[in-house]
Amino acid sequence: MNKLRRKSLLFVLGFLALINGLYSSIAAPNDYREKYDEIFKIQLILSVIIIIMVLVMAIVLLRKYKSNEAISPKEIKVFHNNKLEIGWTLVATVLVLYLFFISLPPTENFAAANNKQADVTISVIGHQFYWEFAIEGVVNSSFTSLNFTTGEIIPLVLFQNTTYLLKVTSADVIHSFFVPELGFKVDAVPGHYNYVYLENIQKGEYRVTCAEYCGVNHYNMPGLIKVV
Ligand SMILES: [Cu+2]
Repeated sequence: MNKLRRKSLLFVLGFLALINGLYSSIAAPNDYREKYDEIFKIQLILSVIIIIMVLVMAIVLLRKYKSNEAISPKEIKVFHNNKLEIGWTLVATVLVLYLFFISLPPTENFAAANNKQADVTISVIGHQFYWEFAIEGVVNSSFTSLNFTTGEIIPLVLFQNTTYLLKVTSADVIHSFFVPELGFKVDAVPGHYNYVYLENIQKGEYRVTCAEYCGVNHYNMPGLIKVV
């Protein structure tokens, strides 16, 4: 049993070190992604701790069940335990409230994007099956994310030290403007605008994809954000 305990402990420590290494090696290119990663990391660690607790309890019980150790009548007669009931209700409530409160500031920040003043406003329009971008207030600035003759992806080029407000909508069905590496996903709904405020993105190329099933070519609705 002692050997098993030591092995389990090593396994847990190794796993946590692995998660930590994995995350510290990938730098988040912007604020949304950084906060999203932080919350994900906390949830992952909590989940791993809970999974290991449940597994250890199951193993201990199984071993006890399989062994020929006599079970005392006292152990059989436990049907209710107030301390346990209150304990796990409290712990679970505190954990859920904690996750709720750490998620609140980034969510509020994201939800209040339409109130923000940006240097440039860009309208993003979803189509079956490409994206259309246009700079507000600039005539003939509209272009599509896909060159229909060559199949080439045309990037939306942004400057690192400029702030942007994306006004996302759709021309046909519901799409979702998803940029995984930048940690945001916004529904593109016909007749309605959703907003994303962007600032301080590290230079690089970030793939855009559609995250709402919108028809046969949903899987291939490419786009690219290029920050220079
Ligand atoms: Cu789509």
